[in-house]
Amino acid sequence: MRDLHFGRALAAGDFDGDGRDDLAIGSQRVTSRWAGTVDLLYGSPRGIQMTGSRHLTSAQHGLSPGGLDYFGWKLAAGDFNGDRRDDLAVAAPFETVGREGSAGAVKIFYGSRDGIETRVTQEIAKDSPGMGGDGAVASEDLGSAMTTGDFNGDHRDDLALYAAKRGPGGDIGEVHVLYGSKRRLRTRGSTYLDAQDPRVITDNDHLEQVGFWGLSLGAGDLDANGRDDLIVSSNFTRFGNVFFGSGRGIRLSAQQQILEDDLPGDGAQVGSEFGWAVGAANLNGRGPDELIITELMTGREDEPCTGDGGIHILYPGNARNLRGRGYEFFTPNSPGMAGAGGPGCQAWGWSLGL
Ligand SMILES: [Ca+2]
Ligand SMILES: [Ca+2]
Ligand SMILES: [Ca+2]
Ligand SMILES: [Ca+2]
Repeated sequence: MRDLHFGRALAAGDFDGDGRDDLAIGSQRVTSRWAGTVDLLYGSPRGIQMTGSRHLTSAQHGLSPGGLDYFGWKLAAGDFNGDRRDDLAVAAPFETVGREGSAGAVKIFYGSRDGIETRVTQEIAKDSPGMGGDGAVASEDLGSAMTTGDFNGDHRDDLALYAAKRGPGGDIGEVHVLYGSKRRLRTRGSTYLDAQDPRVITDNDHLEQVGFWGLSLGAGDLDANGRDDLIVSSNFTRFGNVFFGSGRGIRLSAQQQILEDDLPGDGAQVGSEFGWAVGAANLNGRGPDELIITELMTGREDEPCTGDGGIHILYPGNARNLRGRGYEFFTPNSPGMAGAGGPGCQAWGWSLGL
């Protein structure tokens, strides 16, 4: 199987609700026009097992027949209908929608007592009712980034989806937030975040730098109000946004922007790829989650590529001060780090598992 990019994407969730996490593995077959597959392996008392595994293919379980859809390019797990079984979002960002090539679509598979259900599924595209933006548009690659979180605190997970939003100068970026409900994810009532909306990026100096905004997505409760907050960035922007969750979900009015230049970090930087990966985790086991932002390279202006990547960790005080309880910056060469002193330019921080 030399043509198979096995394990390109991963998601863990308890799809059959037996209290043990199960694993979804997304792969692409290079020689079959990147038609994808998703393998489902279920947890057992002895760990992950092959017995009862499922193999979802683009042809059988995708959105339309034929290849070049990148089915399974990204995966996200969450309990969208609140039945205590995790559900699986499978992105096919190169899917043709109507006549729009690579408009992208996401297929939702729901968990059941027997694991992921394939008979009743849900398809989400930009022409679904209630989705913001301009409908399905070619080359927008909906779903090329996804994250899940409970942004409105109703104990059902919600799904944030990136689409490229084509502009005159290239891909600008937009994010759709779909909320869970008793039955399924709802496209009606979704929140639309558009990088070109002046309320989204209020710092005028950064308006020119909104390329691929939303290609990095993360979620966590950064103000400890019981609702997840949405972290949006990209490696082209040198800034990120945090949108705080509320009883009404994600609102444009409750947000903070994080500028790379405002963080102590490592000072002057060259091509730092700030925001390559973002996420949140409760690292100290108390209070709000910590905000984690990686950059791939950190180097001095006169010596590009002296660095190896770095991780910014912000300890939020409250919604107004994301660094209220502290700030740390690590590189692979930070004192005490195992493996310090390795070669430069190693793109440390390429991905985060949270
Ligand atoms: Ca399970
Ligand atoms: Ca569920
Ligand atoms: Ca929710
Ligand atoms: Ca929150």
